[in-house]
Amino acid sequence: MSSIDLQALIPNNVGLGENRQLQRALEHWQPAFLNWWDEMGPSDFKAKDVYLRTAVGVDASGWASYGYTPMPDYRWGIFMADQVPGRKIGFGDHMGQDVWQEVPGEYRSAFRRLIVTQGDTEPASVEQQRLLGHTAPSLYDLRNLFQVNVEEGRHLWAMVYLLHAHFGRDGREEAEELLMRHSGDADKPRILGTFNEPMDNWLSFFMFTYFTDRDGKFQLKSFAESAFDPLARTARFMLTEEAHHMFVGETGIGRVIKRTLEVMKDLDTDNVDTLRKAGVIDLPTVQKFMNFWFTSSLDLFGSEASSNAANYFANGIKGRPDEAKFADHVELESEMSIQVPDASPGNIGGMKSETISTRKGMNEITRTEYVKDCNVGVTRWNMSIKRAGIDFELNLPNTRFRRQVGVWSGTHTDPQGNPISAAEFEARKDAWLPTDEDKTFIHSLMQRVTEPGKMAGWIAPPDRGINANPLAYQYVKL
Ligand code: BYC
Repeated sequence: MSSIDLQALIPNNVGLGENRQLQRALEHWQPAFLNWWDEMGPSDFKAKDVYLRTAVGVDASGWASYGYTPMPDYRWGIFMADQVPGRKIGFGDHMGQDVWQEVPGEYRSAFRRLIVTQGDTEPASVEQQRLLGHTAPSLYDLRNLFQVNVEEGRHLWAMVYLLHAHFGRDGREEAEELLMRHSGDADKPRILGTFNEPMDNWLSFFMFTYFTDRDGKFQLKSFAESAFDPLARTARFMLTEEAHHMFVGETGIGRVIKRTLEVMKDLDTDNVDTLRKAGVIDLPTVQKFMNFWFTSSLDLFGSEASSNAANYFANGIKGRPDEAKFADHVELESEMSIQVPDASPGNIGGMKSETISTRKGMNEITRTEYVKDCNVGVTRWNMSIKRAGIDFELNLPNTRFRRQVGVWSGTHTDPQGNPISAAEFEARKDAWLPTDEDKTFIHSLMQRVTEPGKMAGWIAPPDRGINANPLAYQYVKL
């Protein structure tokens, strides 16, 4: 196992102390990061002790330690999963060759772009969630928000390390830029669409951690297959932390639904106005927020047919998640079919199948796996609705619905994916996506609850506390 230096200014298991130049460069970036955290990170909770998990190693049995830390003192470290001796490239044209410890010159710009894109999402999400602490429904949730935030900060460190260690001056400049772009900024926005969406309420936060962090899971799984071993090892360890973020999303949405079901039963109603007056989030509104964040996250996989994706696969840069489970790891001649809009004369608004090379379809293959994974939670939530004896089902919309990237962007469909006219979409969209009125209502619920163990009225308590602590634990000392 790699040795871990926890006492260093930057805790790490990458032997930073043995490379003075790299260490100095990262120690130079550190104050810029802290400055960014101060300005763009969670507002107004700087001096507060938060019960946080800190990564202290990469050993599955004990990689984290828990304790009170004010967030600016969090030990943001650089960790990689242990090297797999003799690891070979598992897909693409270099299949079977030794993995690379350095980036081959010809793939340098592709790797840099991808690492920058990944890195950009991490601080972006912290910026999006900056104000949520003020309206947390409980101390338990407040702590989870901050846990997610500091870990996204650590994921930024992970990408910045790769940029500094393997991309020279270009990498250092990109690392600076990662702190210059900001979520939603008119002049210098974040790179990917979803990360510029405003997030000013906790229902959106839970949807984001369920749907958007899950894109993170799938992109990191693709990187975990990479021929560039330091990227693969970095991604593997990041996945360990990512699991908690999706847990926050899944249980968060589950708790919202649970509370709504309780009130529906108590009042014996599914009337939206009555439920809203009773202070809970009606299920159709849950569906609308789901429609929004799921479709936005679908766009993060890129175009259905992508020559970028084909090149990444061919060159060993980015594999499919869980590449080992596929039969053919080269996909040199194979083809697949995708659905595309068909605007041929007489068929306005129709669709047709198109055959593309499997290599070009890598984004679509990953998106399809992602949708299956998203459905696991939806099935679980639907079971709880059914158990409560309520006749309502949540459904993920079709992958053609409300797309802004890929072959379906610029077209209109209903949530089932049936092509419709722009006018029909306009006329019906309020039934499918959050309206201003829905958002105003959700806002009205966002009142802060700070007494240990107490919850806001719109969300049920979680089943258990954190790290075997009781629910009424003082997770944040306000
Ligand atoms: N918004 O061939 P195309 C996470 C760009 S989340 C804006 O269709 P490609 C996290 C694309 O960049 C995981 N632009 O797609 C979650 C390209 O630009 P250029 C983040 C978009 O290249 C929660 C052009 O459109 N990680 O970790 O095959 C909290 C045509 O591209 C979008 C990654 O994304 C969009 N939605 O694949 C915290 C992994 N989609 O080249 C963290 C790294 C596409 O024309 N990124 N474009 O300038 C990638 O692997 C790829 O860039 C993508 C796109 C999968 C995103």
